[in-house]
This record gives sequence, structure tokens and C-alpha cells, in this order.
Amino acid sequence: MAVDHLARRLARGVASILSPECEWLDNLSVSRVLQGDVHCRVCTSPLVRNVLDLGVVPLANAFLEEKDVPLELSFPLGVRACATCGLAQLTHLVDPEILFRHYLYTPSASTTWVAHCEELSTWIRQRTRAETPFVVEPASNDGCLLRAIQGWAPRVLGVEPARNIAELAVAAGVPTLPEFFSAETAATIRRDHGAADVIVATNVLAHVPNMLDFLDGVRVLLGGTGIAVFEAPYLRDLVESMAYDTIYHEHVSYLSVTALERAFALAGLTLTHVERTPVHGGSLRFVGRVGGSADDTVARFIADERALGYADGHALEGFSDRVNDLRRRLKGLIDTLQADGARLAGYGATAKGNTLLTTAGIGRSDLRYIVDRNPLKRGLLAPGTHIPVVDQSRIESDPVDVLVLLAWNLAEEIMDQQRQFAARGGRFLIPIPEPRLV
Ligand code: DWN
Ligand code: ZN
Repeated sequence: MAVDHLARRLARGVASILSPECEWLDNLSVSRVLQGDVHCRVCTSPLVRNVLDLGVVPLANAFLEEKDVPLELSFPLGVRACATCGLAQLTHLVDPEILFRHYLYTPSASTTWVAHCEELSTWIRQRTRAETPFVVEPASNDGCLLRAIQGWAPRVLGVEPARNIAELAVAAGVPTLPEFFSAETAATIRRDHGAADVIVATNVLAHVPNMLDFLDGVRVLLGGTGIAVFEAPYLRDLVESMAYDTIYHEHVSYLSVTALERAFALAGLTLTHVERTPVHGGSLRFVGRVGGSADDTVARFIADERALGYADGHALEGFSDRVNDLRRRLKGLIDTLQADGARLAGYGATAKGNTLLTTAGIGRSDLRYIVDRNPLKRGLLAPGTHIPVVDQSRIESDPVDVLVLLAWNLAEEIMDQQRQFAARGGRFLIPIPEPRLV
């Protein structure tokens, strides 16, 4: 009873930060707030490999107002891996209603991502046989990708649980259902609109606690000749580029092709093709169909993963030590710069940046502010560190010597845009794979 009461108080704190009208609060139970997870969500084996423990940290996208700082909540953040199928996953889950019903991230704030959407749209078009295809996008966010697709496929439907973001998409002309995608939602869409010729799902499969239900929904909605195209960060890239900061409560799974092939088969889908794409620090683009057969890319990825130890999680041994070392070196470099009199700020109020700052012990006394283009985040404080998020003009009005690239995945675009800052002698600190100044 006492625990339940505590959970309600905690959730009320989160809810007041993330969503002013959380109707579900009254029915809240402890399990909806936080749930330990000890079995693989793909193959159900017990998770035997402890990979990383990042302590107890706030939610990476829970930007907050000063008045809500006393209510801020933190949750355990750790990763375990499955020795049977290689899936890595969080040790604790936070209810997706808390994480995603009100959201502040919009991909359209990045020119790199808009260009990526154009490229992906063309890639899909070249692989679509239907004359007037019906395209459905789970987790369509502000409709960035569907706007590109509407150029050649006018029948599109976004599915986006963040109500505030779904409204933005609708206002931009992208029909959007304000729901989580699931087998149930898929059946409703099929009943109301017919089967989909294309389902495209970027940066969502790793966010879904019930991955098999999501994939089941893809199978339910996909027509016989339909194609489902996914993108998701690749576990191998995460480990090789030390992108440990992409580990946070929203990302419940860390995917390998070995685990994906198994998950697809369990959901009645065939994983037919896999390739790599550089977005978000290194991702997989992969295709699923109902029936059909895999091309040789799938077997190649799986063979490589087996050889490198990703098929059984072996490759993750020692990752924790390397992460701890990186955290220490990053904080050490920032301390040295400050001791030399440098003034520092962050660039990109990213979710991963917040993980990086909170887990490396970098705070408000280290970074004066964080600039970000996204108006939804500006005026708020970064979770955990409470560093103010401001607009880019602050770099002129309150100059610094070093910009820490918290959106390191967009370093090229940002450094190009901040040429004047560099011309004045400003330097950029790129935190991963190895903290360095450029
Ligand atoms: O999976 C997820 C990925 C896809 O996106 C989510 N869970 C959350 C989000 O992660 P993130 O916040 O780390 O994403 P980004 O795309 O690295 O965020 C870039 C941020 O930088 C945006 O807030 C926009 C900002 N930005 C900016 O202010 N000026 C970006 C560019 C290029 C710029 O010039
Ligand atoms: Zn498994």
C-alpha cells in the first residue's frame, strides 16, 4: 500500500512535467510506473549477461520548468543481454504513457534528418509495386517522412501517440491517428482503411516494450505484396562508436540482426533485407514481408555478428569498463578546459546529451546553457542537470569558447552552421567515441 502510494506520487510528478492532463493517473499501479525486466522480450530466455549499470537517472526527454525541479524523478537505467538471441535490453521499463503521450522531440529541426527522409522516401518508392499505395507510418512524429512520401503516394496515415506532436502533423497536412501502434491498432486501421502497401517505421522498434505485438501489428496490416521498412540504431554501432549515451529509458531494446530475424519469425514475418545507414550514429535499415525469402544480406549480417560475439551478447563484455573510462575522460577534459579559463556551452538539447551529462557528472557549473533549434524545448531546463535550453542567438549574446556537441550525430551540419563561431576561435568538443576538440 505504502509502495503504491509512493508510485502514485512519483508518477504524478512525472505527469505534471510531461503531460498536464494525464487521465490514466487515477488507475495507476506500481507496475505501470516501473517494471523490472528479467526475461528477453524476443526469445523469453532469462537475461544472464549484465552489460551496464548507469545508476538512477531522470528521463532523457523530460525537459522541465524551474518550478517542477523539486518534483523531478529518476529511474534505474541498466542494460542486460540475452545469451540466446543476442538482444540487449533495459533492466527497468517506464510506462510508455509517461514517456510518449506528450513529447518534445521533432525530427524536422534537423536538416540532415529532412534530407534523410527524402532519401528514404525514394528508396521505398523504388521498391513499391502498388500503383496508388497506401502508406502507414507508426511513430510518425511531426509527419516529416510522410510529407516526403506524399509527393508520390497521396494515401498516407501516420500513427503517433504523442498527442501534441500528432496535432502538429495534422496541421501540416498529414492525417495522423494519435495512438500507439499495436496489433489492435493495426486491425482497426485495416478495417477502416484496408491493407497497407507500405509500412515504414523509423526509430520506434527499439522503443516498444512489446516488440512482438508491434511486429504482429505489421503482419496484420500488411497486404500480401506489401513491404515493411524499418530503421533502428544498430547495437554493433553503439558499442563500436561508444555511443553509450543512446542508452536511456525510451530505448528499451538494442538491436542486432540475429535478434531481429528471430523476432520477425516469431511474429510471422520474414526479414528479407538488411543494410546499414549512418543516421543516429549508425542504424540498420531492414525490410520485412509476409512470406517471401531473405536475400544474402541477412545471412551475411548474422554470420558477422556470430563471429564478433553479438549473437550471444559476448561482444558486450568489457563495455561497462570502457564506458566508465569515457565518462571519466570527458569530465576530465571539461575540468581542464574550465581550469584554463574556457567558457563552455552545449549544442543540441538531445535526449542522448542528457544521458551523457547526467552520467558523466557534468552540470550547470560546467555548461552555461544548451542551445537548440526546437522551440518546444527552449525555455525549459535539461533533465537532471537543469541547464537552461536557449535559442542559438545566445552564442552571440553570451559567447563561449567551446561548444560541447551533444548532438554529435549531427556534428557536420552543426559545425557547418556555426562557421562564424569557429572563425572567432571557438572550438567544438565531440564527446564520442573519444572526447576530442576540433
Ligand atoms: O530515438 C530517438 C531519436 C531518433 O531522436 C528519440 N528517442 C529521441 C531523439 O533523440 P535525440 O534527442 O538524441 O535526437 P537528435 O536527432 O540527435 O536531436 C538533435 C537535436 O539537436 C534536436 O533537438 C534539434 C537540435 N539541433 C539544433 O538545435 N540545431 C539540430 C541541428 C542539426 C541544429 O542545427
Ligand atoms: Zn533472447
